Amino acid sequence: MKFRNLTLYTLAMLAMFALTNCSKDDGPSSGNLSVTVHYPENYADEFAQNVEVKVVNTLNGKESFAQTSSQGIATFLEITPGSYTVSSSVSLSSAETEALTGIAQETQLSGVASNISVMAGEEVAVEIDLNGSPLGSLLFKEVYYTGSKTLSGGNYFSDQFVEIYNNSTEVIYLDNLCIADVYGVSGLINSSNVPTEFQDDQNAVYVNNVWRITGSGTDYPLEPGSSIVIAQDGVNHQLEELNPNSPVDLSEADWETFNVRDDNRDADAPDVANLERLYFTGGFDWLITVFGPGLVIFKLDDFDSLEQVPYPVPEYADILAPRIKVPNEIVIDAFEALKDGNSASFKRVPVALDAGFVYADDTYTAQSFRRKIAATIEGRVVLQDSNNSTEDFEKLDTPTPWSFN
Ligand SMILES: [Ca+2]
Ligand SMILES: [Ca+2]
Repeated sequence: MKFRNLTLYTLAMLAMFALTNCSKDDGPSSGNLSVTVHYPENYADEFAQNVEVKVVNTLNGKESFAQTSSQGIATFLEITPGSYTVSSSVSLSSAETEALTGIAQETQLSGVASNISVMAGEEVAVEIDLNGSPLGSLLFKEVYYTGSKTLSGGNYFSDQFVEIYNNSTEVIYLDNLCIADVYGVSGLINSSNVPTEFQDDQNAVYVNNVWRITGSGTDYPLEPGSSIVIAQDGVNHQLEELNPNSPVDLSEADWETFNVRDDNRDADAPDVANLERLYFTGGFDWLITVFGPGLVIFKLDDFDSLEQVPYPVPEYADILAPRIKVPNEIVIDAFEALKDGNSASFKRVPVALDAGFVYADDTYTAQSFRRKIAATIEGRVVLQDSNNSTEDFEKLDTPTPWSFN
């Protein structure tokens, strides 16, 4: 019995020795994995530091975690050979997002790399690009509505323009973007003026005219930090025959509002694309009031889904065209200008969309209103957007289309 036990013991020892020895002879039994995590493009930092990276062995489901270094690299040493899924998800606070993008908004980022094969003895490097930027959005960058004086002291209003800016970190497609002016007077222009009859409804904007950028969905990309100018007329207003006193040359405008009429009162600048006229209740052109307009932009596939509301003054309801009700939920940005500082009671845009308003010194002053700069990230200007035109816009003595100077 004793002998047999000894033999079994020896055999077992020999077997263990053989096994250990055997695996040593075959070289390393594990590999290393390093994962570099990148922030989305247009962020202030390229590499995401102190974020968690997870690797999952696709065969047995085993998970491992590591934090990225100051160079954005997470390292996994001596992992079992096999196929892995590598992922990272990051929750940024509003302040963290603001530091990285200029946009104060909580953001969830994530990125994944699948089917990463790690063999024994291998050093594998993987790159992960995080996605999921803050919403940011299209904003009114500048509105020039006051018009200018001619050399002979006359009034010139054909040089109005509206500029729209991509304030996000991603490309935004302008296809189906609508722009509209809000119903209602801008203040006590004459003694019979009253605030808009729609003021009780703070959940929608009621508009007079709607223009749209056509397109199939991806025809008109607008890069982060870029803008478009929509002109009432896409011409050089400083020409001799127009108004040498006008502050703007809009012959390079991105779009213009061309109002097709039998009498050709609105000229079609051949080199400037025309917005689609979806709904129009105006006169010769898309003249936004020189006393101070309310404006909104929104996106819409189906214009007919918007409610048409009878003209709100009973004695004109049968004569004047209905107005269009635009629910607050679809409004991307709003701007409000009123006649003067005493015109607050004439506010047309719901407070939830724009809590304030701007006003010019007078009509035909060539003054323009431009949104303030909140930050500059990697050369990209980020505009201030607190949904309050009083706070967000500054009054300029002369317009600055496509520019901040
Ligand atoms: Ca026009
Ligand atoms: Ca044109």
